[in-house]
Amino acid sequence: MSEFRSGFVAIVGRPNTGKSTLVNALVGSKIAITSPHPNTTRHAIRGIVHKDDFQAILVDTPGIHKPKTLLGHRLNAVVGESLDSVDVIMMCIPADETSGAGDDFIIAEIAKHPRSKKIAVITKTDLVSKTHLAERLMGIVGMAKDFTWDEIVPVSAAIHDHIDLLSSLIGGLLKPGPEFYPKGMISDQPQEKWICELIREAALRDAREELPHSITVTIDEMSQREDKGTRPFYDIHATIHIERDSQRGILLGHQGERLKDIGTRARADIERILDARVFLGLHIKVSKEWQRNPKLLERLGFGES
Ligand SMILES: Nc1nc2c(ncn2[C@@H]2O[C@H](COP(=O)(O)OP(=O)(O)OP(=O)(O)O)[C@@H](O)[C@H]2O)c(=O)[nH]1
Ligand SMILES: [Mg+2]
Repeated sequence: MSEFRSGFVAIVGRPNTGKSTLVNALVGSKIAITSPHPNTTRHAIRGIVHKDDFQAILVDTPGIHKPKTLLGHRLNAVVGESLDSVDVIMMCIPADETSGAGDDFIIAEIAKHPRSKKIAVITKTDLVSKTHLAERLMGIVGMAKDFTWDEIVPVSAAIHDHIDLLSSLIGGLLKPGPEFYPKGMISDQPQEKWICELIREAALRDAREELPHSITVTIDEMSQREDKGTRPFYDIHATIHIERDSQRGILLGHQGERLKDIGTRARADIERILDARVFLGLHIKVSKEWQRNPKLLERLGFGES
């Protein structure tokens, strides 16, 4: 039998290109939230793929774009740090869009890491015809400057097409190494962070315009009730931070209906992952311009690392 292989794989790309959806598909379980809004992912999240002959630690990163706020700068920095120490860089390029300055910028960034293997993943192939895909493929071959792609793989996470192929190609690019994480551990995300993310995902659903970018979530209190039931019972109080007073009404909805929906949806997700009953209290707080305020960014978990 060949030697066990392992290593770190960074997933990069423009916002909204399907990185987190792909990570979830490769891990085989939801470990990162996804949404149709750009810049859903804000922290580097590790998802672990366990196979008989290899372990791949996938690092899902925030979409790279031209930063407009301090938060934007911090997100790009997260990606830069993630690229420094990985064995494989996987760039997601959507089949249904064209590539321009955004992709060129990312390609120039990854070219600065000559030691890492590079995979171009063409995502969302279910959205285009075979002919279109073939043309896109040729274009992507030519996009690599100062390096050649080690692999180019078209996938659709939505219909699970070529996901297993991609997984084995990743395994093939890793070097002999140990199991870094125990079997069964699929993410390094602390439980509280994951709960905040599930609340944010629920709040992002159906959100429009500027709201998605303005939302961040913190847990104020989480405790387990000392009741004798068969399933544990948690009380969780969380705050949804927004940037402006005018956003409060949007989040609340008519007679608070929208916030209630967010709570119901998030609670169901949290109960599933904790395998427990949950009381979820959601509060709204205006943290003025938190994305531009270094002190608030720090407090909300986006400090300089
Ligand atoms: N049709 C189709 N849609 C997809 C596929 N993969 C992802 N999507 C959709 O694309 C949108 C963005 O997906 P995400 O996985 O959140 O994208 P991301 O690259 O992680 O985005 P950021 O974290 O914002 O950078 C979501 O609405 C997904 O449902 C796919 O294979 N096919
Ligand atoms: Mg993402």
